[in-house]
Amino acid sequence: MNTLKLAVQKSGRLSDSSLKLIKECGITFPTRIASLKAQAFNFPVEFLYLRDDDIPGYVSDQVADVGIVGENVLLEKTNDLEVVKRLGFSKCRLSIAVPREFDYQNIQSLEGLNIATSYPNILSSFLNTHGVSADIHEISGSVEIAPSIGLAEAICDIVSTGSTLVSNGLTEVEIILKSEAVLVARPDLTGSQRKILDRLLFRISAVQAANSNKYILLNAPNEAIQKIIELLPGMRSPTVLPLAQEGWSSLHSVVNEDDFWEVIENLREAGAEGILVIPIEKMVL
Ligand code: PRT
Ligand code: ZN
Repeated sequence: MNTLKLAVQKSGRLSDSSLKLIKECGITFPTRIASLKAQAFNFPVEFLYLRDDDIPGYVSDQVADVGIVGENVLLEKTNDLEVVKRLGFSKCRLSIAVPREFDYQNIQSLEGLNIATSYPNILSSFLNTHGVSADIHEISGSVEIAPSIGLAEAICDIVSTGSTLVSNGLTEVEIILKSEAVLVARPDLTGSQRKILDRLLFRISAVQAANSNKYILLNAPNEAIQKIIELLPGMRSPTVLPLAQEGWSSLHSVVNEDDFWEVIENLREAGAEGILVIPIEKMVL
């Protein structure tokens, strides 16, 4: 069939960012998520709105072809899917935490403890790797309260800011994995599904590149141009245009968000003036 079925979280921490990314890829779809499915208006994708825990299984079972899910859920549920793109949102970590008063020395301190978690598979392989045996108590939610109600002596759960741990009197002692949203695919997609996926990946790459770069324009005296060109990595090399004022030029380039402030400081030192920084809508490399 010439449609790619894309599973996204129906409502939760992944949904808004997933749908925002799809929109930035120029794909339009019905805005009200009233049903389980929706067909995009202008791209051969059908959305399936699901609970995040069900996404890896539905993709494996061919109910969906690709899906957007947190790596934490992916690793807990299955390992037969291909991560085709890291998406950079819904970042968090899966950690082990113990009550503040617990005298934690190292991972061996977990030996023989009762640990509550919604991630029994990841936790058990982590403990095995470190030669620790502990009792894993699987619970589906509110894991952080388990120690205070006497259900467990430690927990293994998702941490983002850490404030939930603090408010439950817990301390993070081991980080098992760092997670972000990923686009996953079945390895056995048909040729036409692969083609649609490649088109989608091309658009996602353009959106990601645009979001992590800024367009920069500046003026500089001609004698400073060479120095400034060396400071501007750019996509190929900067555009240099003469200004109406003799002896001056305008330079245009692209700067990565990560080294943005450092580059600006260096440019000013090298003689750049009137620096303008503009967001990029899409960037095709
Ligand atoms: O209903 P459905 O099953 O679809 O959703 P859900 O309730 O199971 O998941 P949801 O929407 O809460 O999270 C979806 C995904 O977002 C997770 O699988 C993670 O990949 C990612 N994510 C990012 C998080 C968090 N940040 C997060 N902070 N998932 C959960 N939390 C919870 C965590 O469980 C803990 O209770 O937030 C609390 C900790 O937050 P801090 O900021 O206090 O540390
Ligand atoms: Zn869930």
